[in-house]
Amino acid sequence: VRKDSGQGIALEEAKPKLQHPPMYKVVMLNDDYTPMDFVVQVLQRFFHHPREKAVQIMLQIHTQGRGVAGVFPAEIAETKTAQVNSYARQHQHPLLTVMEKT
Ligand code: TYC
Repeated sequence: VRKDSGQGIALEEAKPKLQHPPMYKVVMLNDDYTPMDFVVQVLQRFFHHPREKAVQIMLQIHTQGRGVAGVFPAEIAETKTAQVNSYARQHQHPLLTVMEKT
């Protein structure tokens, strides 16, 4: 049987290789100055968490030093990270978000 392996027609059977994109955590870091309510609003606005979940994540960051806002493919994680850091700077808050390979 001639089968398309995804890299051209192979003469032998090939196992289908489904590629999962590498995923990245968008990690939010604690600081002493960003207001709690601003962090909650960021988690709702940029990560679409319901308010209760956003409060839970914010408190995790506040007590543990860091927390995961979400997990996304590289390009989306980069966009979210840049958007959140830019938004925080526009509002003159030091809130910092970084991405980290899962
Ligand atoms: N620690 C901040 C405060 O006490 C609140 C805060 C939470 C800041 C989470 C940043 O990612 C953060 N106002």
